[in-house]
Amino acid sequence: MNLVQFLLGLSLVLFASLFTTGGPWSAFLCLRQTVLGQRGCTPTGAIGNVTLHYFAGRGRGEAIRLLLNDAGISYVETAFTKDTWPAAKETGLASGAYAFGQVPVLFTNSEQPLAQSQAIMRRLARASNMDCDCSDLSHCDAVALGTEDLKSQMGRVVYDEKFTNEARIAYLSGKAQTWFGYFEKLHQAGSTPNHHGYFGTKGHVTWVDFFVFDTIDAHVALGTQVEGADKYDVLAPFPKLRTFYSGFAQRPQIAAYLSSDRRPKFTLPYPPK
Ligand SMILES: N[C@@H](CCC(=O)N[C@@H](CS)C(=O)NCC(=O)O)C(=O)O
Repeated sequence: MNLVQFLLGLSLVLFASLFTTGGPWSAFLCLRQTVLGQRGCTPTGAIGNVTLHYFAGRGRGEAIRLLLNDAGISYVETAFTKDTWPAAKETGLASGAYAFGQVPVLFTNSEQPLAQSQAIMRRLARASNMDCDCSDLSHCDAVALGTEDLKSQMGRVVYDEKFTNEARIAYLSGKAQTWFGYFEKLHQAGSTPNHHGYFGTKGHVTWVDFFVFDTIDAHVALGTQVEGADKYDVLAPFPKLRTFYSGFAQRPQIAAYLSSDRRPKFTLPYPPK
């Protein structure tokens, strides 16, 4: 083996070992974060001409609206009702825009219409510096899917016309409290007083924080609808969640959105019995 072959072999080994240990990638991410201030795993360019196809209520559209507002991305909405939805669904399915015949679906100037709320949130986060860091991707997915699980349990209570006021209290003081306990533990330590987040990546707000905020907010709103309790305080045993919730609500764009008339009202499909 001559010197050239030796040096070539050595560089190949070094190159391969840097890649398998994540060396150059980590170094690149670190550089990008330090020099360009870009966080997240795979940031993409800005998006524009956003239309959110969803119903007129909060539901699965609300975390998306919160992120859009926070990121300063302007958007319009379809605000479907039970009367306008059937025709829209037919059109969306026929054109291929509604991959699963459901909404939310996000229309932008740059890509095919995008279905699935979690995919939409990740897409928006990549365009607005709110994606999770590479090391946290799986954790972020798990937390976001956890919020989906909790909201579906809440959905079963809210959308069951047979559920009584007592059943709602039982849910809020039972299963919801158990799950809030899980989220209380998932809140990342080391936050500063005006942190506003960190269910995804420590030290910076990510799309996951919007899902957690929206999930807490939906339960707080349900608490206000329980008869006989002016305000059922679902956050009482959870100091970290309460701090997160109130801090996040004070992010300037979020605060402006929460108090605006653009925000759909929280409504119960069936009045409490
Ligand atoms: N996994 C989907 C679920 C979407 C979904 O269930 N959408 C409901 C509204 S929240 C819908 O479009 N319902 C009307 C229909 O299925 O015709 C997501 O997270 O986006």
